[in-house]
Amino acid sequence: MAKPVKKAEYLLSAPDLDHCPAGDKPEICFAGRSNVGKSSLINALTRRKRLAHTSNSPGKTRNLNYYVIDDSWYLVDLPGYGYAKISKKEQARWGREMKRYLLERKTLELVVVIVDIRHKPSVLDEEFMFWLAENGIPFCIILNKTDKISKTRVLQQKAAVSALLENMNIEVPVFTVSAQTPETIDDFFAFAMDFMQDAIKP
Ligand SMILES: Nc1nc2c(ncn2[C@@H]2O[C@H](COP(=O)(O)OP(=O)(O)O)[C@@H](O)[C@H]2O)c(=O)[nH]1
Ligand SMILES: [Mg+2]
Repeated sequence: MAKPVKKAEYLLSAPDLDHCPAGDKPEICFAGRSNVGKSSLINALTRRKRLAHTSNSPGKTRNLNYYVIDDSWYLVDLPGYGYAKISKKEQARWGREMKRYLLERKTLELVVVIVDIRHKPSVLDEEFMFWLAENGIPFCIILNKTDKISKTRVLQQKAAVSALLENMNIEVPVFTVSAQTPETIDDFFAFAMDFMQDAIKP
C-alpha cells in the first residue's frame, strides 16, 4: 500500500499554463465537470478538511490550483468544465487554456477524470476522455459519491462506464470512491503513486 500523505500545502493558483510553477516535480491533475467533487477528493486524499475549497455553487474555481504533496509532487485542481452560467466565449477560452496545459505541461504524469457516479458520463465527459486517449495523455477515471447510491447501483454504474470505454476502445482503470469515506480512495492512491514512482525523486 502507498504511504499516506504526510504533508500537503497549497502553493499557488494559476490562470493558465504560463503561470504554473516551474516543472520541478511530477504532477497529477483532477479534472471533471463542476461539482463532481474534485476539491473534496483532494481534501479526502490528503486527509485535510479544508485544503481545497469545496462549494455548493459550482463553477467557482477558475484557476489551476496547485498543492505540494510531501515536498515531492504536485496535485492540481483544474477548473470544472461544462458550467452553463458562464458565456460561450469564456468557456471556449478555458477549453483552449486547459488543452494547452494538458498537451504542453511536460511534468504532467496523470489526469484523473472525475465523474459523479449517479449520472452517466455527459457528452462533455465522453469527448474529454476520447480527446485524452487520442492525444496519448495517460488518465484514469474516478466515479465519485458512491455514498449517494446503493452498492448494487455502484456496480451497475461502473459496468456502464466500462462498457462506454470499451466502445471507445479506451483501456483505463476506473475507481469507485466517496470523498466522504477517505479509505475508499486508497486503491486509486496506490495506483497513482505507482504510476508516478519513477518520476518522483526521493
Ligand atoms: N455525499 C457526497 N457529497 C460529495 C462527495 N464529494 C463531493 N461532495 C459534495 O459535492 C459538492 C461539490 O463538491 P466539490 O468538491 O466542491 O466539487 P468540485 O466543483 O468538483 O470541486 C459539495 O457540496 C461536496 O460536499 C461525495 O463523495 N459524497
Ligand atoms: Mg472545486
